[in-house]
Amino acid sequence: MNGSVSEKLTQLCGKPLERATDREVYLALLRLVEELAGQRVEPVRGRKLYYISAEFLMGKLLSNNLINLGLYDQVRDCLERTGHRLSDIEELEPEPSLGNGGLGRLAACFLDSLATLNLPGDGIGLRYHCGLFRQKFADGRQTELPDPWLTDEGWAKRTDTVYPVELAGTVYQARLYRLAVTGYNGGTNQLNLFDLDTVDESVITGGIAMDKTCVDKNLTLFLYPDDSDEAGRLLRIYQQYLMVSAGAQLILAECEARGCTLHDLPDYAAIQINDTHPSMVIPELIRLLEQRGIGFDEAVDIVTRTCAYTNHTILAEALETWPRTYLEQVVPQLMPIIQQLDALARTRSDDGTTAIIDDRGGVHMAHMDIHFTHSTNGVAALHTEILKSSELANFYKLYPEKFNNKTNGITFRRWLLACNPRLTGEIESLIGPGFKQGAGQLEGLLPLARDRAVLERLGGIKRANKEDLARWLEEKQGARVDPAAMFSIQSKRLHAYKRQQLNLLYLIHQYFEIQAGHMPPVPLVSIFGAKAAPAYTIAKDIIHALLTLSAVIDETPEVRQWLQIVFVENYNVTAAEKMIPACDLSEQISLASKEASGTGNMKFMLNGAVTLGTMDGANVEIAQRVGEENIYIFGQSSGQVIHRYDAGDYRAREWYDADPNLRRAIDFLTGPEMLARGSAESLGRLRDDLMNSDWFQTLPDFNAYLVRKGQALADYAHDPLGWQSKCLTNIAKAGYFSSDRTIAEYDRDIWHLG
Ligand code: 26V
Repeated sequence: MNGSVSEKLTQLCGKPLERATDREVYLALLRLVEELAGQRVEPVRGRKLYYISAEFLMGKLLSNNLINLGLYDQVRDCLERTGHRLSDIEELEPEPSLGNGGLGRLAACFLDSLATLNLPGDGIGLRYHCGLFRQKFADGRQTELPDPWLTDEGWAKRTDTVYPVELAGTVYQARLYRLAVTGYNGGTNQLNLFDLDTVDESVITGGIAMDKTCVDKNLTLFLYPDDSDEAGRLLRIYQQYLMVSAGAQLILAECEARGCTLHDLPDYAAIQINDTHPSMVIPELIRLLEQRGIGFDEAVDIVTRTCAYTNHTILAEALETWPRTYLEQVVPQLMPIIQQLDALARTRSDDGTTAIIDDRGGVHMAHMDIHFTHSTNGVAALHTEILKSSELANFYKLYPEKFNNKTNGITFRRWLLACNPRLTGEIESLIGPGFKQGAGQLEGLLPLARDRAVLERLGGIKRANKEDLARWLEEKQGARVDPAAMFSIQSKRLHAYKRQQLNLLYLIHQYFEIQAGHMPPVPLVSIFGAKAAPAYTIAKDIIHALLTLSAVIDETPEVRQWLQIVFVENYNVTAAEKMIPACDLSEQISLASKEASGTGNMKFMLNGAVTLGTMDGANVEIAQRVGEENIYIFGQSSGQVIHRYDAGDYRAREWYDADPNLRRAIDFLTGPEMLARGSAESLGRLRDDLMNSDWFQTLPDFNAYLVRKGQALADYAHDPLGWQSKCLTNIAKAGYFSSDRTIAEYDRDIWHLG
C-alpha cells in the first residue's frame, strides 16, 4: 500500500480521523479492504472451483479481512491514536446470518482456506435479505424475528450481471452480487450471491411469517422459510433452482470467456455440491449443455466429471426427497432430464433402492448426486464409514471408487487469531508465528505440557477470557456469572440427536444433589447457545425446559452458588467468537453415529477446552490425537447404537423404570417447581417423549454422562495444573483440524485446481 494506513484512511474519510465518526471510519475501512483485496485478484489459469451452497455463514468480516490483509495491528493502533476503538467499529457491522450451523460455517471456512492457499475457488449462493431468524426469548420460550442485515453500504456489491431463471413458467431475473473473500497472506476469491430486484420485505406479516404466494417478492427473504406447509416447501425448491440455474449460467459464462468449448468443461470447472440443496445443478447443467448443442450422453459425462457431492448427514429427514409433483410444478423443464437420469441409473443396478425416482414419486436428490458426480465424500472418518457400510451401502457396492472421506476443518484465522488474541500471543511467544499458516506447528507446544510457568499462564489467559465473557453476558442479557466457576458450553443447533436434553437431565440431577448437601467439587456455569427450527416442537420444548430450570435455580440461592444455567440468546458467529475462548469443558454429546462431524468440537479444542463427548463424528479423531487422558469420552458406541436401531428393541420406559436418578430427573420436568414457572403442555410433552419414545437414546447414556462429567469437574477442581496440561495438549493437537488441511485434501483428491 502506498503511504501509511492513517494517510489512506484520512483520504478515504475526507477528513482527519480525529474528527470522523465511527461510522465514517467504518465506511473508510470497508473501502480500504475492498481496494486492497481487489489488488490481490489473480487471473485464473486451469481449473477453478465453484462451491455451491445454500448457506455461507460468514460472520462479521471487517476484522477477519484486516487480519488476512496483514493490516489488523496497524489499523487498531492508528484508530487508537485518533480516538477510536476498533472493537466499537466492529459493533457497527451487521452480521449476515446466511446459515444455520455447521454446514454453512464450514462453507465460510473453506472459502477462507481456498483464498489462503491461493487456489481459485468461488462460492455460489443466495443473498437472503433476512437470513436465518433472530432468536428472542419471551416468557421462557424461543420466538423468531426477522434479522435484516443488508444496508446500502456493505461487503456484497451489486453487479450489472443478471441471468434469466424460469420458475413455474415465469422468467425472473437473477442479479449477481459479489463479495470479496480474502486469504491470509494469500489471494482474493469471490462469493457470488444471487437475488431478485423485486424482493420486498413488506410482505413479512409478523415475526417470520410472510405471504408465501408472491414469489417475486418473497423468494430470497429467508433462509429455510418455514417448510411445515406445502407453500413453504415449494418455496425452498424455488430458492434452490434460482441458485443453481443462475450459478450454472455464471459458471458456463466464465468458462467460455476463458476459452472453454463446453466439451472440455471439466478442464475449466470443478463444482462441489454442498449437501443436497444444490443438487438440481446436475439436471440444470445438462439442460444448458443440451441447449448449446451437446447430446444427452455427452452432457451426462461432462457433468459427472465436473461435479462432486458432499454428504453432511445421515438423518433421514434431512436427506431431501421432493415429490415429483412439486418439481413438475416449479421446474417442469428439469423433469424430463431427471426422468432420463432415473432411467439411466436403473440400467446400472436392478436394486430399486438406488433409483432416483421411487415408486411413490419421491425424487431422491442424494441418489442423483451419487450416480451423476464422480465423488461422494463424508465429513469425518466415522461418518464416511457409516455411509459406506449402512446408509449408502448399496451405492458403495456400485461405485466404491467414488467414496472418500474429507474430515472437516476450521479456519484458524477466525477461530484463534481473531477471536483469541491472548492465546495467539502466548503461542507465538512460545513457538513463533509459523503456526498461523502451518497449523501442524502447534505440535511444538507438546514439550511444554509439564512446564509449570506456561501452564499457569494458560490458566490466566482462560480466566481473562472468562471474565470478558462474563462482562459480555451481563451487558447483553443481564446474566451474572462467576468466572471462578467451571464453564461448560454446549453451543450448536438445537436437535434431539445432539442431546441438549441429556445435559438438561444432568443439571436437574445436580439440582437435587446440591439440595441434598452433595456439593460438586467446583461451581459450574452451564452455558447454552442454540436455535431451534421454528416448526420443531420438541427442540423448542427443550429450550423452554432449560430456560425454566435456569429460572428455578436462580431463585434457589443454596443451589445457585453451585450451579447456574445461561442460555445465550440468538447464538451466532459473533456470540461463538466470545464464548469459545472462554470455555473449560466442551460438550459434544450427540448420540454416537448421528453427528456427521461437528466443527464446534474443533474450535473449542483449538482454544484450549477439554472435550466431554461421545465417540461420534470428529470426536473420534480428536480422541485418537489427544489420547484418552486428555478427553472425557462416555456412552454407547456407534456400533451399539446402530445395532439397537436395527434390532428395534429400545424401550425408553425400561430405563426410566430401572434408574431412580433418571426417574427423579424426568419427573421433575412436570413437578411443582417447574410448573410454577413453565408451561405444563410443553414440559409434559418433553417428559412424555423422554419416557416413552426418546428416539435418540438419551436414557442409556445418562449414567455414564453423570460419572464422566463428575470426573471432569473433580480433575478441574483438584488438579488445576493437570487440567491446563490437558488444555495445552488439545491446542497442540488441533493442527490437523485446520480447514487448510481439509481444502488441500479436496484439491489433491477431487478438484485438482489451477
Ligand atoms: C437439514 C435441515 C432439516 C430441517 C430444516 C433445517 C435443516 C437445515 C439443514 C439441514 C441439513 C443438515 C446437514 C448439516 O447441517 N450437517 C452438519 O454439517 C456439518 C458440516 O459438515 C457437520 O459438522 C455436522 O455434524 C452436520 O450435522
